Amino acid sequence: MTAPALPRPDGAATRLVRGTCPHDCPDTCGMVTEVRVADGRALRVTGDPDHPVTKGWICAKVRPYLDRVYHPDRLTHPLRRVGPKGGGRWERVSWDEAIAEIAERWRAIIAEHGAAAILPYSYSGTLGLLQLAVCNTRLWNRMGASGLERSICGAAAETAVAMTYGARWAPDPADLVHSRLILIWGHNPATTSPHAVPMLREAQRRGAEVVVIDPRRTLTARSADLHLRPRPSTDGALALGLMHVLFAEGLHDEPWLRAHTVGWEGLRDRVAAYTPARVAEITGIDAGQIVGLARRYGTTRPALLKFADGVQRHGNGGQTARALACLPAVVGQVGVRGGGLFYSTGGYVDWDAEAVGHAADPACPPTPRVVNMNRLGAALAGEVSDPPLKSLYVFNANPVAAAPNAGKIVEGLRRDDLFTVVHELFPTDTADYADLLLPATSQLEQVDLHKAYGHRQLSLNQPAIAPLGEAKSNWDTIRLLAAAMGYDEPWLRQDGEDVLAEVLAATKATTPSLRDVTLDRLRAEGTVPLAFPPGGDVPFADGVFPTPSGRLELRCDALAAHGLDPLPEWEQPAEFAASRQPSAVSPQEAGLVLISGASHHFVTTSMANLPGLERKEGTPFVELNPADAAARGIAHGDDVAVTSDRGNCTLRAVVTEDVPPGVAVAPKGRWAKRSPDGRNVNWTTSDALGDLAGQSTFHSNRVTVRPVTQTVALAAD
Ligand SMILES: Nc1nc2c(c(=O)[nH]1)N[C@H]1C(S)=C(S)[C@@H](COP(=O)(O)OP(=O)(O)OC[C@H]3O[C@@H](n4cnc5c(=O)[nH]c(N)nc54)[C@H](O)[C@@H]3O)O[C@H]1N2
Ligand SMILES: Nc1nc2c(c(=O)[nH]1)N[C@H]1C(S)=C(S)[C@@H](COP(=O)(O)OP(=O)(O)OC[C@H]3O[C@@H](n4cnc5c(=O)[nH]c(N)nc54)[C@H](O)[C@@H]3O)O[C@H]1N2
Ligand SMILES: [Mo]
Repeated sequence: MTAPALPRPDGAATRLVRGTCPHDCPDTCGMVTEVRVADGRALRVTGDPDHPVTKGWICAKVRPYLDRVYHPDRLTHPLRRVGPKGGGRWERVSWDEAIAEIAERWRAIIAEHGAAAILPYSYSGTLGLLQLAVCNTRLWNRMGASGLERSICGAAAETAVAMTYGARWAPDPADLVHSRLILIWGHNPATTSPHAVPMLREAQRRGAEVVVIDPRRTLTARSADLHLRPRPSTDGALALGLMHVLFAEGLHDEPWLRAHTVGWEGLRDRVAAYTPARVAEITGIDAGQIVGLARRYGTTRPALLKFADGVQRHGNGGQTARALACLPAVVGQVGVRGGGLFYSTGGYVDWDAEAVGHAADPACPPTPRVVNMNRLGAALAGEVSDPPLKSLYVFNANPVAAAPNAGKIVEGLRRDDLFTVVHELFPTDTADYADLLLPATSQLEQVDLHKAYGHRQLSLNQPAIAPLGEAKSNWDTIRLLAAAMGYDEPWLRQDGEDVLAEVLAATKATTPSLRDVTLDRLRAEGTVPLAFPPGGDVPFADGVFPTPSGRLELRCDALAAHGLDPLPEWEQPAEFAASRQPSAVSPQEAGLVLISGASHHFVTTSMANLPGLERKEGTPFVELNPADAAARGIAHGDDVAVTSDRGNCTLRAVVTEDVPPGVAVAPKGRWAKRSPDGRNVNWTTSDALGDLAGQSTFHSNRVTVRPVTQTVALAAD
């Protein structure tokens, strides 16, 4: 390893341990932890200089990682709630007591209602194979518990891209530098994928033009050559409008379309209606700019379209992602180095599902039903019945602060007849509603294996330090619960490394790109690149698409089964439908569209309790355009009430041209209990599902904004 141990003034001997950042970010960095040999304390976390994407540097969020690991609020032993739910008062219990109590409660629930009454809820606290994927499945499959539809993040785009191309593959990020035109669409890599930024800068130095399409002037947009600002949720129309111009002006690649796609003529006919004039009206972007961008995209080679998940968190997100996914095909840029579509590399490795979850074991009953995680509040309130939900086991997630329509979730978690267990590192907003709160290890204290969604490396995380206090990893806790429930299958008893070995071996059997990966090599090198055949490292360069037709499906008939038009189409999300827009109302009542994308210094709500990072983000804020602020009598720095049909929260107004008129921005990630009024932006967001794959619709959020003082005055009238 090339990372040198720091010379210590006290001459203390240290050792270096390679690990992997587990957080929800496309970059999945290699980390190196320096540990003092004498007492096993971690002294420093840095980026792995040998990791080809990390290149020795880690982001502002993870640089102070030891402040997280050794945070004074870390949970170090199990706790049982005393007093009312949400009160945050606890008594210490032993692990034995906690596990026995959980098993006893679950056995009683299963006897009375069946295991469907138990719901595991987890998402992205860590993205590891062991501590997430295996813990999401094995115990719950054996039990026959309710399944969770994990669609809070990118389900619509994942499905749309996979169905259009047959696989979620994307270029090596290093190939960005070969592009001549890069469209960054509804994606803010300067914040959400920082290691892509040096590649973008290098591409620009080599003459590429970078175009950012985002209503907000993001950090990424600031260094773009062109920034287009569509009205939120109109991107599908913009993409169809670009295709209109491409076909109308003969800039489409007809030979490529004929050879490699299904449905291009139908698409051409569909986009005929999306004239620049009409699209200008829908998106608010000047028709001349639409024509200009289409011409550049149709004539610049190679051209890359990079989008991420923000743009699809709308009621029409599935069709938006479909329209975006079709664009590179229209100009024949698929399979070209420096061109094509960059959405996610997540599809290169699909862990063998049976090795992960053992659902086919005869001991496992079928999963009785699946509950959409975006509907957690509604599910707890009775949308899910027969049997109703009687127990929730939350790990790797903080739904009270991160899931939509949080007020409803809190209402559900207050139910006296709901038995809630939370496994966490910290006393989060969700932890406050636990009956039993179990202490979790941090990534420095656990083993795991990580693929990435922004590059093509497979990386091991080796534990660097011993668990703090009595903290246990997710897998160690799941094993204890399985034993207490009397489940004695060997796959519920394996130690973590054996699980990784089993899943890796099973997956390698069907995944040629894992050819060079072994656990021994991962232990020695930390990270190993996926292998591609000569010339096969550019996705779809061979013109083969693993779809039902073997072609890129511009018309995707299988989408009909998902209730979607097989051709991309644009429709306004129901949240913004004309009938809901009051026509003659005061500016205070006129709605703004509230976007709540990633904050720069947190990963959703993870890190948001680190005082250093919290200080950098400042008071929870909402950005308003000067015109919208003036119309509402709001000055920069005022406290404002942000209200939707779901609920409200108080935020500090930041008046800025960074947001266009009609749009407000309040980043996700704040802990409700660390916010001025004990609520965050998710008290306003909608739990309506999008058009595809049960997608969350955080940004289809119509709100009113008014000064807090005025709200008080009105209430007093
Ligand atoms: N308003 C709004 N809200 C959003 C979004 C948005 O755009 N707008 N985006 C959504 C998106 S994209 C996502 S992915 C979700 C993410 O939502 P969540 O998956 O709930 O992610 P976090 O809020 O970061 O909470 C993860 C929790 O897991 C804990 N954790 C970390 N490691 C471990 C571990 O090893 N074991 C255990 N037991 N716990 C661990 C952390 O301490 C943290 O409290 O949020 C969504 N929320
Ligand atoms: N620092 C940091 N990094 C993160 C995260 C974080 O919380 N903080 N979260 C991680 C997670 S869970 C995820 S899923 C990824 C998300 O990664 P991204 O998708 O890059 O991040 P977001 O901020 O959710 O959304 C990107 C952009 O979409 C824009 N947007 C919203 N609605 C629309 C629209 O209708 N049209 C267009 N064109 N743009 C729109 C927003 O203004 C935002 O700038 O990032 C990951 N990385
Ligand atoms: Mo996400």
